[in-house]
Amino acid sequence: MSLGSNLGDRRSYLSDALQGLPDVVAVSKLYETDPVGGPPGQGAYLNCVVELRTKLTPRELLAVAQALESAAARARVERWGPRTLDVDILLVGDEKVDDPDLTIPHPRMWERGFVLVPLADLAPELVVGFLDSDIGRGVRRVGRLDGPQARP
Ligand code: X6L
Ligand code: MG
Ligand code: MG
Repeated sequence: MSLGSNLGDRRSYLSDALQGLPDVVAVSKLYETDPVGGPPGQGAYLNCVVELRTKLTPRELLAVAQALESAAARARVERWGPRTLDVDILLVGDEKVDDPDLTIPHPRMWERGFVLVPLADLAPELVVGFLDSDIGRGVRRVGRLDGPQARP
């Protein structure tokens, strides 16, 4: 799962989401990232990637993600606009889902530095061939979220 926030107390929104995710086994480092897409002038994001070891189905994970976004009082103001919390499902094992409201693997994950750089912390083998020399531009490591499961 990918977590992002660029509105309000970004770090708290991510921490709260992390606490609310089930079966977390690893958390990437934390990155401050230039916004990609959306309206001009929106603020930088904090992003990280989280690994779960779970029996939940993709659809159950989507419900979890949406509940966490609701708990962060996420408002949908404009497409790709600033948000308190974004929780996206990147990969679920080797499952494929192609529904109107849910696509797994996440269709645009492979060209986004704010996804691939943190994903490389947890699963470097997955991003081999996608991490080109440009992908890390606008992605700055700023520490990590606290929590017992943080991978050293
Ligand atoms: C052409 C046109 C190329 C659109 C790319 C890419 C649009 C990504 C939207 C695109 C395009 C997005 C985050 C973000 C968003 C985030 C950072 C999106 C949707 N979410 N930027 N922008 N972190 N850094 O979590 O990802 S909005
Ligand atoms: Mg997103
Ligand atoms: Mg999303």
